[in-house]
Amino acid sequence: MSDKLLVIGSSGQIGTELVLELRKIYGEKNVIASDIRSTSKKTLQNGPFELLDVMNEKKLFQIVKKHKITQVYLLAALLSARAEKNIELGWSLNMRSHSHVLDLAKEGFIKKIFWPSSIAVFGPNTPKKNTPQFTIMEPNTVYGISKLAGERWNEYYFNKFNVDVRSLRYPGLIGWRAKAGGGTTDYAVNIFHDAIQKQKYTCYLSKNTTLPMMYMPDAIEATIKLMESKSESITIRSSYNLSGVSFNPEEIANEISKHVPDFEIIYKQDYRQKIADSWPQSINDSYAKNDWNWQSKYDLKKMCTDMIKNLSTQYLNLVK
Ligand code: AKB
Repeated sequence: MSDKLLVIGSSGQIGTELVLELRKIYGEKNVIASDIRSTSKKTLQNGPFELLDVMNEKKLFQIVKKHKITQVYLLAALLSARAEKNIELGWSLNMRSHSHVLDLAKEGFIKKIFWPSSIAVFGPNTPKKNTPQFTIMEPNTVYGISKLAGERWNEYYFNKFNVDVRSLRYPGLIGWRAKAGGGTTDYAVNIFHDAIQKQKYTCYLSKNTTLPMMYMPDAIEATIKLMESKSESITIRSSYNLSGVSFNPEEIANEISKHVPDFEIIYKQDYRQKIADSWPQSINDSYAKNDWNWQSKYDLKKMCTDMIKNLSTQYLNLVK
């Protein structure tokens, strides 16, 4: 029997791109997209879609049974900045959705889970540079606390119930197909939109705030590579460190200026600065490299060139 995949949170930043790639591999009808909002995105209209609020355990179970789902990619979450503004929803959505899906696997209804963690699991006492896989982890945001708790549940469910759950600690993700929503690293996506449309961007982080980031094609490749690896090669069941490229707002603005010569950036910090200051600047992902041959492909220059090319075409097509 071929695998049937359910992507929960398919209209979000990662989901939009992941569904496209998974459908290329598994076939359109074998990848069920699902989200709390009905989709207007063309990319998601090429295959099955289910309306799903992941807090509704009964509906989730019905969908899993109806489509004979074997793998779940659980992408629905409240990210760092939004969760700080809605603490209770951040905690309950991030935790309950995760335990619903882990329990489906424990009870034998699904075989494999992908659950994203984040660099937000680290905190102000974590070494900032080349942050190791195993280190001090004292997150001080609701999102970070929920992700760290989730990582512990992953390992627990694997050890105790043999649940095949796999996870990556995503850095800030940058892509052109979907907007970012509710994260602290969103500036690195918004800056491209504003550079192309207005040649000006007001940044809510200071110019020297260096953070770990990754271009979306790298993130999608890492996710699929991890999910397709043999179970024996996965030595970390909590969540893998994953590294792409590190930069600060000034560095990305300089790179964008090479494509948009009149581009101007101004800085006006807000509450997200404190969140960013608690996170690492760069990540050591040697376990991912050794266990399943991970290697990122995009540096800052290559990413900016590709982002601007694709985003400019997208805006041109919108006005046509
Ligand atoms: C956020 O900024 O909250 C996310 C993340 C780093 O997990 N992009």
